[in-house]
Amino acid sequence: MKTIYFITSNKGKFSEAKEKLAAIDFEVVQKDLGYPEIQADTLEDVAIFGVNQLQNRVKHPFILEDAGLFIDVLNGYPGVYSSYVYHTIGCKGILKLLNEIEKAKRLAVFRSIFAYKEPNKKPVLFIGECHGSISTCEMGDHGFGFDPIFIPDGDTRTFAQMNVGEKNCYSHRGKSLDKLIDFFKK
Ligand code: ITT
Repeated sequence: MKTIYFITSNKGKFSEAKEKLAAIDFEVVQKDLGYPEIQADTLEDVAIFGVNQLQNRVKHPFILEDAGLFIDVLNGYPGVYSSYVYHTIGCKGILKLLNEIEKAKRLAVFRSIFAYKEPNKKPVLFIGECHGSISTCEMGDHGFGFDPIFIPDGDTRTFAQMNVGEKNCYSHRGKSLDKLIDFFKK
């Protein structure tokens, strides 16, 4: 069994990665090292900045992830500000912003960028997206962050009404991790 570090403060992300990578016999170890995140225009830039901050501190293969929720009628907000927005206005604040918006126009996409870094090698990025819509109220108590208000295309439940395995089948993170798994298999 191979061991890989996942540098994250987020237990939900960690559980989802652990579930996916167990399938290829990888053990994922969470390391909450508290690296700085820049305010950049893209998730890719945030992820690369994170790798640069950590590469001299972590002498073991590691992954880190930057993710965000992009809402169509809000021109992609909260996007790269998702973490800050979640911790300030939260799901309730997003529902308020969309109060007047009819169901068909509540489209959104979750994006995930994983960076994989081995000592003395360049980082490799893996991107995943999940299209869906914002519900009209919070539903479910699994998961984390905006899970109670996001319904992926192809289902009627929010992510928070799914278990980890079900969410991984649809989610942005499940898809970026699939690409990471393909990379490890090669
Ligand atoms: P890290 O330590 O890994 O950075 P974080 O929670 O700060 O953990 P991000 O910087 O990637 O993670 O912030 C993205 C925010 O977007 C996160 O705090 C959630 O509020 C939200 N988010 C990202 N992925 C999500 C998911 O799968 N379900 C619900 N909300 C999600």
